[in-house]
Amino acid sequence: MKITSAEFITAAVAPSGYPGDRRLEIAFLGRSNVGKSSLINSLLNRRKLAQTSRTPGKTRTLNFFLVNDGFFFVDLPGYGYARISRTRQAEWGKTIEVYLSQRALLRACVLLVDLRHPPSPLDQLMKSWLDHHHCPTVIVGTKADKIGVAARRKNLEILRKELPVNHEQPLIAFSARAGIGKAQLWSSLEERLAGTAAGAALSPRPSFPAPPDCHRRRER
Ligand SMILES: Nc1nc2c(ncn2[C@@H]2O[C@H](COP(=O)(O)OP(=O)(O)OP(=O)(O)O)[C@@H](O)[C@H]2O)c(=O)[nH]1
Ligand SMILES: [Mg+2]
Repeated sequence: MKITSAEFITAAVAPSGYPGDRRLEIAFLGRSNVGKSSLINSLLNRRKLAQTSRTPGKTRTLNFFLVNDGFFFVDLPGYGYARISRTRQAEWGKTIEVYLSQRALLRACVLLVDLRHPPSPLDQLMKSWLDHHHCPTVIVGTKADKIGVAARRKNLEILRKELPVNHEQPLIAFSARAGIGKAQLWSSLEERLAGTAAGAALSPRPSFPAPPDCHRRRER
């Protein structure tokens, strides 16, 4: 997709803070530090639009970015970051649950998993929740530049089996650093925005109940 404009619009923790217009949204979720903000910057050809950090837990609010004046990217706080208080984890968990369960404008969920490792129990839990509620999901294996081509292929198959990923769900190796997978991911997202993807939810998507309690448990 040709990016003509990309701007940060607002940060929110509750529905009262979400943008009030009716544009469709694509949400990016995954454990803390997996590369959500970096992926958003890469897709939008911007270096620092979404804030990134080596320290997990950088993104603490739902951050809405308006793309081409047509739709929103929503950068979600990462789950499974153990080094914060339980109260704070519960707050972030609630923020994500409420957004995912209530937002009818949500057209795709991009679930990011680190391609170097097998999926964690929290990744599997999040994936099963998205499936259970028929959220159109794209799976991205991040930091692909850190492993070789053969390992990428092998680890994608591990993700396919262990998350697991079904045949309607794109599974893409990605690197924000090297630009790997960018065109493939954009084309999946465009299909979902246009409603032409196999298994894409019909508009308006019904709201669905809260996801598992995955923010209150410790990651491995
Ligand atoms: N080598 C490599 N490093 C990456 C890539 N994507 C992200 N990183 C690094 O991983 C770290 C975390 O990236 P972020 O994009 O901030 O991760 P996040 O998922 O937004 O993290 P939270 O906001 O804490 O949930 C940073 O040090 C990035 O530079 C990638 O494709 N390749
Ligand atoms: Mg982030």
